[in-house]
Amino acid sequence: MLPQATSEKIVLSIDIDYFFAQCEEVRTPELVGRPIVICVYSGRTDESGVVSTANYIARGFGIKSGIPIANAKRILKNVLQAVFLPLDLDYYEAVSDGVMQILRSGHPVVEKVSIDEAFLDITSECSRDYETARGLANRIKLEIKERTSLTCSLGIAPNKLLAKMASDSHKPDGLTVLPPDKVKTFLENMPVRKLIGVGPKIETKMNSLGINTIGDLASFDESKLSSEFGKNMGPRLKLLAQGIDEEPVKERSAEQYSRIITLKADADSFSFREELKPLTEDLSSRLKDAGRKCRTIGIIYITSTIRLRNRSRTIDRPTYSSGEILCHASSLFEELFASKEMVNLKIRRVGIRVSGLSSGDEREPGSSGQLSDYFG
Ligand code: DCP
Ligand code: CA
Ligand code: CA
Repeated sequence: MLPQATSEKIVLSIDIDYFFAQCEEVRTPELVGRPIVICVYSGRTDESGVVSTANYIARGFGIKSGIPIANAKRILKNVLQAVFLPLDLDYYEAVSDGVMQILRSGHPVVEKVSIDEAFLDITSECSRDYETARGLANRIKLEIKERTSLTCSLGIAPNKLLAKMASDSHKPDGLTVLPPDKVKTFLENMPVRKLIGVGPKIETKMNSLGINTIGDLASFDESKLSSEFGKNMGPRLKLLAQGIDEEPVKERSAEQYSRIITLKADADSFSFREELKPLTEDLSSRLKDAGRKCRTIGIIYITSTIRLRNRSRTIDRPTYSSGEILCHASSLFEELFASKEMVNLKIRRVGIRVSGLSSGDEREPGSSGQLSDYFG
């Protein structure tokens, strides 16, 4: 048997569906089934700003990212069920962090590319076999659904470019497997705009040159492309159109770790210290596994009026001790309940976030990792 070329790899792309809007559905399940529009208010007037994203029900009415909020309101003015919510980036980041953690804990090479998107190099995990890869992708989908309630769309292909295009091709809740022998057919008749890297300006120029599909671009004269798009960009676009992309999946370490839980009962005082313990233990073991320590400890809390807020403090000596993290988180919660902020409010969900992570390997030889148990 001939040895496999080492460049033959299998990449998985994962993109969470209608991310910000889906986060709102998870936080407030009563919203499911209604059109949801997430707004970035600019603050000038009540309606100035743009739409960040919308769920698929709202998209059915023509709502999409980037349109003015005023237009979205006009389109949905007779749809009584429609909801317009302001952006809550802290919350979406915490949700994103949870998903990335699920991916990182089970797979060796994970590259987070944006808040709702990652690549995994699954070559060795699936022994270069696309059916094994499909099974793996289904398990990832299921695990994310079970642990976060989110749906996402996945693509599996021989490189990042094709994996991303595959995951984009079936949304929401899609899974598209694109083995090497299916690549040509997949790309051939696709509008050139769908090629990653081709924006509206390039599209217009390509159309004027008679390039309408990715197939047209793949067979277009290279020197003509160079003179039209530059001697780097021209040939690169042609390679992409042929489905060629050698970019490796670059493992990137997390900048923070967080965990959020729903309390057994809404709380108007700091009565849930015990419930925080498993969180701090989990964060501590993630830090230890990565050989890192944190300098900043933060608490995240979602009130019964469903706004996410947070507080944090920076400590002098970086730590990975669960006891120390719990101690600081507890005192942040105590301060919170003693403040005016919590008058007439209850907390429904709470979380802990550690950040300011040291980059190097800080495992102490011979150390059990647990600095002390004094903090409980
Ligand atoms: N986003 C934004 N403004 C844009 C595009 C995106 O604020 N013009 C934000 C909101 C999205 C998130 O980034 O939820 C992720 O962007 P995606 O392009 O992945 O879009 P969605 O996840 O919303 O939808 P899809 O189901 O198409 O992936
Ligand atoms: Ca998405
Ligand atoms: Ca995305």
